[in-house]
Amino acid sequence: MMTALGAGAALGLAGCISAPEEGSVSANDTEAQDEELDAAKTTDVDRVAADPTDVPDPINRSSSVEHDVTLTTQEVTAELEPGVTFDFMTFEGRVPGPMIRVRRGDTVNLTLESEDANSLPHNIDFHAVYGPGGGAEDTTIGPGESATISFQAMYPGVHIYHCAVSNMDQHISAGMYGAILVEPEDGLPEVDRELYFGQNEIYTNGDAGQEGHHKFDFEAMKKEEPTYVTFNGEPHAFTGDRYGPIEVEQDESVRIFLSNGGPNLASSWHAIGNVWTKLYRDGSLASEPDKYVETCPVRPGTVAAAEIDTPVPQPIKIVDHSLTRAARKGALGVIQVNGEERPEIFNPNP
Ligand SMILES: [Cu+2]
Repeated sequence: MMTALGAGAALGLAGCISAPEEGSVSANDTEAQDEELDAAKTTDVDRVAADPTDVPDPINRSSSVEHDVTLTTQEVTAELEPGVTFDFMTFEGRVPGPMIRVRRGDTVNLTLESEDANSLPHNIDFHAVYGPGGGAEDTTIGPGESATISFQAMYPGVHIYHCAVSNMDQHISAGMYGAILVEPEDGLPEVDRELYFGQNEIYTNGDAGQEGHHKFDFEAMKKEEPTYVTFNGEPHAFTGDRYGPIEVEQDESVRIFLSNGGPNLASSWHAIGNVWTKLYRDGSLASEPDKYVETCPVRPGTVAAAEIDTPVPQPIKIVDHSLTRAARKGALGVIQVNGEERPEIFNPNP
């Protein structure tokens, strides 16, 4: 059995808090709020936003293996931001769910479990699977149940997985999606660092930043008018306002995966002050990447992979360039490049 998952659900906050970022925009606003909310609930977990550095190691082998992978569905109450609670639905208590990393031709024995404390049915649909519902039909389980399927990863690429019960749009919006990376036989080009984010929009009966318990709002979802658009399930999670930027070193090559759960909005994925040096559109790792792309559509149900270079120290702001989502709804995160100034490349005071 090979480990196809990353380090897992143990997410620490230590060391990643930083001072509020200058010029950052808060999701809070002072507009009149039209609905009274219930008081904020007691939380089950401190944080649902997955650590973007939790990516399984690259694969370095030339033969196929079997992987035993277990994912547990967990319904948890957590804060969207301080004082704002929400009932999330997750794989492994985190958003997005863990990345599963295999090589083309590998077999995955996938067990889906549902915690006793859950209240709803769940299942899992892998876009990397030939089979009914991508596995969903045979993994539909109630609280306290489990189901196992086996599949061969026949085609390379980075693909989404998500819950696909009849209220699938609600379940994905509440956090039930992730990514499975099927490396080509020859692997991926080596990079210094890999990061993994998920984007989803959250529809609630409150306004962004309104304190209290936000209930899921089906009417808002039908109108596709989300309260929040997030990376990793929490607005502005990777900024000085929350868990701090993701730190990288100058001249590192960084590969970033973005799984867009949606359920409805296409992301206009952009790195402010940078460019996608290589872009694997729609996660097509068998194709040659595009070069130097500024903004890339990442549609719901897609995982994109892109690489950036980091020649100068800077905060790189990763955004959905539908910018109201970045400025007011949460779709902004920071990758902080640490290093020496290079005035020949960028000089703020020539
Ligand atoms: Cu579900």
